[in-house]
Amino acid sequence: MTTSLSSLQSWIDTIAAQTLPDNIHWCNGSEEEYNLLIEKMNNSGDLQELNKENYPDCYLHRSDPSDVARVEHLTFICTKNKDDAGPNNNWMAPTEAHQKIDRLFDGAMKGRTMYVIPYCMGPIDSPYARCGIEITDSAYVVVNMKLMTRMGSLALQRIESEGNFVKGLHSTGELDPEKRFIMHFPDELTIKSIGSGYGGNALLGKKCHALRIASWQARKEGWLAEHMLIVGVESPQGDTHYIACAFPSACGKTNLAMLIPPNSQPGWKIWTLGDDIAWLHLDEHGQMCAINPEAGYFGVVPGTNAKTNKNAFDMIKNKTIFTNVGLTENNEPWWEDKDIGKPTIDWKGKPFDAANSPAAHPNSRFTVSASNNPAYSKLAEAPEGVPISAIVFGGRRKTLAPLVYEAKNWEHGVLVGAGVASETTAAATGEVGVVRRDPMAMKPFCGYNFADYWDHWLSFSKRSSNLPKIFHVNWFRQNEAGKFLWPGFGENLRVLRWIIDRCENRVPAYTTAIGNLPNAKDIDISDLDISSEVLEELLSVKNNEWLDEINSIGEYFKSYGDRLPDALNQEFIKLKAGLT
Ligand code: OXD
Ligand code: MN
Repeated sequence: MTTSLSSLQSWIDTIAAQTLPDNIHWCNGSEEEYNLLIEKMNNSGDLQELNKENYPDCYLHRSDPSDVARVEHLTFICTKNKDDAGPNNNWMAPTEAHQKIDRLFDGAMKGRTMYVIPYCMGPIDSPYARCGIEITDSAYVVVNMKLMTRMGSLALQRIESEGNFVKGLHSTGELDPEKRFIMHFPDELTIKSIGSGYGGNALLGKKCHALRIASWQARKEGWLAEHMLIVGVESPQGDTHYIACAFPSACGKTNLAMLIPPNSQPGWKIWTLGDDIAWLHLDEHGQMCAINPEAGYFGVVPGTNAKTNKNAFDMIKNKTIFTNVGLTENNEPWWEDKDIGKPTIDWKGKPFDAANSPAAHPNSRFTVSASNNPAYSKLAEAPEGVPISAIVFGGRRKTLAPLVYEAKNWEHGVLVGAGVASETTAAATGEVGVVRRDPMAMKPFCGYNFADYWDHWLSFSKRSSNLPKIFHVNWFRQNEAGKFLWPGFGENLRVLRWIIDRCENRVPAYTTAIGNLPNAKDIDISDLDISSEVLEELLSVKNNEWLDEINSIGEYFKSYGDRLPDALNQEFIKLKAGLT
């Protein structure tokens, strides 16, 4: 297979001349191709087939132990002006960045196959979808891209008719952390990534394209590329509201997107549109609509069980690639809190010893096609997307943030999003459990200066009077003994119901300095082991604690200098005044 698009062909020729692969394989995205690559990796030991009976078509991949998460300190945004990347990003000048990384690509594919992966982010016939080509020397990347994107011939046809595409070049290189870089050149719609095979660093359609490059394109073209799940909540009466939620990595986006209503909420249904990324557009009536650019899930495995996320637990029992989980005696995958079976081998392939290491790496992952999800919404394939009623921000906070509150208006909502902070998780290398500012859950993913990004968010209220309402949730509030106050998981539906009631103007709320909160009686806690005191605690706002928080947000905003939008600063001043 080759291409009629000369700009594509000449890029492939140039990269082949530089990286010197033994072969070039154009991926057509077929099942046969997937099966052949799986077989090849199974023979080479890159994959290990799991118990055929209980986990048919499932494989384990063990990555290099130094290559298990996103590497934010090695991820760069390469714009001509440093200020365009902003204090939220690592920056390198494009010429220097190309030089530095190109040297590492010289001859990098010798003895290897170069795969050319045409892919489409979003339904193939959606005007909102965007295409790219990833060149990689990793068959593991190809099979993951097959599960995660619309990949192959149809994407290539679209690229050839549109004539443009995002260029992604990836090589696992030597897997040497000293020779690892993930670089983005937004002006050139180009990504170059070397030295890592880990999902977020290597599956370039995901974080690199669908968030960092897309956020840049979105600003130019008037839309938003966000780190959000999209979920449809269907009431017993049959009406469905679509909600987009931005939570930092490993804070439960997949669980919320696949929530199973508890028995106490009869008649409610949940439909998954996406679990990680949303592209949001205004339609001709000013209605915000969302598509999920992805077609599969790259989810955190530990903690997944029949109670926390039964849909996910069931969907990863066939045609799934597991990365860095442990194994049981009978060759089934095992992870912490699986609640069934026992590990004998850990994620590094060594005999399991609880004193040494968990069985599964805390950031071990499953890759699976969205079509495996029993709750996958048919509208996930709709070219025009789904209408969004509410945008919800959230983070992992032991204290401070109440269970839920509503922003007073769009501008205030942008401040609520810009003020998101969360305890860090194993999804990125670095210390776990420290609170860091993570505006709109986009800290690792916004491809440009956050100040310009907030300005872009603010601009939507000039274009529509019909925008979604904005909320903030916190499922992670703890008491002094470190016990979670809210049960979370399926019970979060109770909070989504209040959010929907607010969108429909069905319930009043009480106004506090930080926003509108539920009256305790409007959060249904029937059948829950929660006292009214605990609910009061979950819904409490302590002005003195919030004053500290707002001061910390103020300090953070200072790093954006004059570029901080005035409208955001005004909201900040109003909020601070309300607290004093
Ligand atoms: C992810 C992440 O993999 O956010 O989705 O790290
Ligand atoms: Mn994510």
